[in-house]
Amino acid sequence: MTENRTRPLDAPAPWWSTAVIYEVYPRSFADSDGDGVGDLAGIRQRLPYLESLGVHGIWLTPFQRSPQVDQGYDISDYCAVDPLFGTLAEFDALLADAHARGIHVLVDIVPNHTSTENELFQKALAAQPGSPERAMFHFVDSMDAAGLVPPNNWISVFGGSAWHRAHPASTTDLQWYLHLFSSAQPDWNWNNPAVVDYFDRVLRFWFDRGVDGIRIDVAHGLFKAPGLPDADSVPVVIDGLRSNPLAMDQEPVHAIYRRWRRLAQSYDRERLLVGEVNLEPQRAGRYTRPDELHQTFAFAFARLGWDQEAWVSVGSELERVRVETGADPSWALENHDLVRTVTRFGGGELGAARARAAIVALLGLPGSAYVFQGQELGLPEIDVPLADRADPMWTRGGVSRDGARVPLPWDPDPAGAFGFSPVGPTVGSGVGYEVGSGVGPARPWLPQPEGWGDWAVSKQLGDAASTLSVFTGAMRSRAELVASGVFRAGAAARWSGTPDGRVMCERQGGVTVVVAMGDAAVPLPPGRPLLTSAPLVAGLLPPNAAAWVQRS
Ligand code: TEU
Repeated sequence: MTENRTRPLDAPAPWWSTAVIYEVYPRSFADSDGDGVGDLAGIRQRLPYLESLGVHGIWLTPFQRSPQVDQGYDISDYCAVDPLFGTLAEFDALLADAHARGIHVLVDIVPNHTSTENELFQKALAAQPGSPERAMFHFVDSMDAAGLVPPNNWISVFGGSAWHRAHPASTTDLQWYLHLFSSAQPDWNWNNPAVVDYFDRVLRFWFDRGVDGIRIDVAHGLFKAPGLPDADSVPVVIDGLRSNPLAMDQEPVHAIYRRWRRLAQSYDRERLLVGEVNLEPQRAGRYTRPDELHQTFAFAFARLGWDQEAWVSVGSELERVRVETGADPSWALENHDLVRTVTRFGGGELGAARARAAIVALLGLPGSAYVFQGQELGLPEIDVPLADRADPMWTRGGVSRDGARVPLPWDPDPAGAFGFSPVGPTVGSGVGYEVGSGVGPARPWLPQPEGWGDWAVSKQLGDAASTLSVFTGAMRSRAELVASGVFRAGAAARWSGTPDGRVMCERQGGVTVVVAMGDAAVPLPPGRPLLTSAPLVAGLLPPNAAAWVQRS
């Protein structure tokens, strides 16, 4: 029986309904041991910073055991911490300290695929075709007797065929396994009840430890069209799983999320389920029906450029979906896969002003918001030198996501990788120097560009006009408006555009978010300006700025 336990009307809204959640990419956040790679202890040391931002939760991208082919999105043991990032005890300490500061913690669960190093996959490789071990994954015979033609024409999201021969040299075992991402990431066979049970145990493991929720990777994946038929056409440009409707958004996936919702509700504090559902709003909305996921990232919004018409049309569509599903949008503009907004919106000073406006707008919209580490600093996308690129999407498909993943600058001083790593001799495991060599920290796993210190946290703290100051100001105002009930869950939004280039979102409760996307300064709607991303000029909002106005 499907439970449909919606919230009674008088129940308090759950913590996440108006929350701002900060995505921590552990490799690049803070390196406590000087090996050039961020770690859990580094995050723990920087909790005061996260608290000072006023965020209600952090989402940690994968730190579980992994050979790191896809920077952790190839998990080989879902219930262990990779030594690169620390230990389970360090995770527990981070969780306890975060909770003590009122910060919730979400972990990333990757259920579409695992790592070839997962012991179950290793057992499957060693087992015979047709065995129960192989039935945990998609092992399928070659189309030809020589083992040269894969089972279908599907292309991997990272480029190249989505199939890899189990034993390329074998003349008797002609099976291939399916991998929608790199060949190091075999897809699970979700038609197999043993896979369903396996993930129940994974979820319980983290929920029992006290984590407050999970972010579900490729949540619209998991199931494939029955029989794995050929795709009608092979796309030239790969757009995530959207490029292959047969590999995503299959009906049975919803039963899994109903099951996970019941599991999340079985805890005294209900745990948050947020899905990475990279689909059009109407299809994505089906994942936040009342008995499924609590949230999905508003991907249609996350992918926007600086485009008035597109903002109004996507905002209006997300509002229609909110009315249909009853689930508030979860706004995002950046994550570890997307080009940083500063660069996407034009680069340089112009892009920086627009990115500041965009984050102010984002924090004013009704719903929850997700920000990616460094977005609060206005970091631009970095053109990482070819030799240093680490993304498997680069080697397989010629697209590099490394530019959004460069280790954070904490201090203007380049020593210790701008405060990312400790200064002086370290005991780290050292990717760049000998362990304990005393020469200082290893160089960061991705190089930081010259001048990176200009964006440093400690430098921006002292500058009232910095992106960080604008961000924290908006966070404070948001907290006050939430506390006074002006910003509340379930608020309606009315989006419109004006000929002078304004995007307006009038939220129920009396506040309007205005973004000036045209070339000229624009008047604000009648009322009291609560906040702007740039100073008003003669009472007008300058181009490439945003404001919140309390309507009169
Ligand atoms: O991303 C899902 C996904 O489809 C991405 O490949 C996306 O299409 C691409 O980055 C272009 O923007 C998730 C993770 O966020 C990503 O980091 C992983 O590489 C991927 O899953 C595989 O686990």
